[in-house]
Amino acid sequence: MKNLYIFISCFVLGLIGAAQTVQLNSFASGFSSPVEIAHAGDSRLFVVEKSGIIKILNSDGSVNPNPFLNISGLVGSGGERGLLGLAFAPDYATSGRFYVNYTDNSSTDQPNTVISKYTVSANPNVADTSGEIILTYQQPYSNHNGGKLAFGNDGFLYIAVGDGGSGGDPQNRAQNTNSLFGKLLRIDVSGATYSIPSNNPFSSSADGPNDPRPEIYAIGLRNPWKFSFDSTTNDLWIADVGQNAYEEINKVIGSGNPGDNYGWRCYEGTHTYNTSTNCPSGGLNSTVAPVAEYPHVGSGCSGSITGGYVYRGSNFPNFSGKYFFADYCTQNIGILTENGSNWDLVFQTPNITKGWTTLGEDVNGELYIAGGSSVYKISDANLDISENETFSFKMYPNPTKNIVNLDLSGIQNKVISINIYNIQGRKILGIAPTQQKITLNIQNYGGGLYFMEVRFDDSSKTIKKLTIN
Ligand SMILES: [Ca+2]
Ligand SMILES: [Ca+2]
Repeated sequence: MKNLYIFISCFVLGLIGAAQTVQLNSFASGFSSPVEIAHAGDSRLFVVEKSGIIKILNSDGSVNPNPFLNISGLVGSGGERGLLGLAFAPDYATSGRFYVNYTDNSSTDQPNTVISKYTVSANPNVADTSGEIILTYQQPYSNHNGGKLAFGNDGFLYIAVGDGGSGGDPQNRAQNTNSLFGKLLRIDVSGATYSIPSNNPFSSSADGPNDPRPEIYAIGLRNPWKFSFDSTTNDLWIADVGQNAYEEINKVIGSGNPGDNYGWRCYEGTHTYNTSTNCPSGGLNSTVAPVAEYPHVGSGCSGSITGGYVYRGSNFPNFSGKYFFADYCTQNIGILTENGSNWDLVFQTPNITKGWTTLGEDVNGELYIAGGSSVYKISDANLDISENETFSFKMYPNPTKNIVNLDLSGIQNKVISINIYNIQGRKILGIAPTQQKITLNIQNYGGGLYFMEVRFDDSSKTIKKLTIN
């Protein structure tokens, strides 16, 4: 069994050592069922709402009043149906091409999944509303529609397709190469119509009703609710939602091997699920084993993975190279850390808990997460920003909500200024204190992480983290 290492973690409450502690900071709100966040190679984020609307979220946290695209008239939305995927072409800056994945409004139970091409208009903040259908296939059930789209560094479009739905993959579609369901597809969309990359595993298939589908790149997926490519190494990460027992994360070098089998429905994680028919003769060892899995705990909504990204940003060095994901049911955030040839898994209960629906990565590699109607920035509460402190001061309460007290007893005559910075480094308050004990009203600040800086007359400064709830 290759690369298998399972670290089943207890859910960890609070701090877990000094390596990293996730802190979520409010970034933007007012979205309706956000299910995807993408960028187009510039500072904007594009937030996909399930009903069929794409909104532009600017780097200052503002949301454009006019949507980038509104195709809600084409989209059938509800439950696991809706506008689910968005990917900008690698040459978007010149071609203006982008791709969406949605379930249409033809049927609630058996809608068509549609992958369409759109282009930006002359206004960079508004898309042309006339789309062109690239690929469509009818869903056998309303659920397990996958939907994630992303370009690999090979320039090809990868498409996550769930097993079709119901439960337990009743027609065993994920292992059936005649079916697009339960697959990772890969197509070349650089031309007028899509074509098949030459090293797709069934690229030479005749594509008749009993022939393997040439669009298939990898098989054996249940409902890959998010995959991503590491923006530094290009390694492929696939999170696959489990049936009733195990959630799993798969990682392969590069985009893996054409024809890779991720195991479902024969296996749920590394556990046999249903090996009655059409399973690989080599058993579990001949499938791609997850680098991590975790069991459901309790009943009801007890586990549903939302895959994420390897952190490649620069703001939080402790995060570098770790894979961040979340769980819709437990509302925890998971972190995978490379440990030799294995990946260690820990969960953290963040300061804000929601049913997490998607993570997102901006052009600088910083990470975001969406749940409810909001988008949060993922930051490291253990960010070490202390410099050689000459003078110390007391700050309380912390975390706080409406006010924060500073006690400068013994050092007040040395203090030049007191400044508060937000997580983006923008100064939002600056005062010169005239008293030893100061109370600051911070009730109008948004919740999140801030930095309290006190500057002294010897040019030194002391900085403390301030958390506002
Ligand atoms: Ca379906
Ligand atoms: Ca699997």
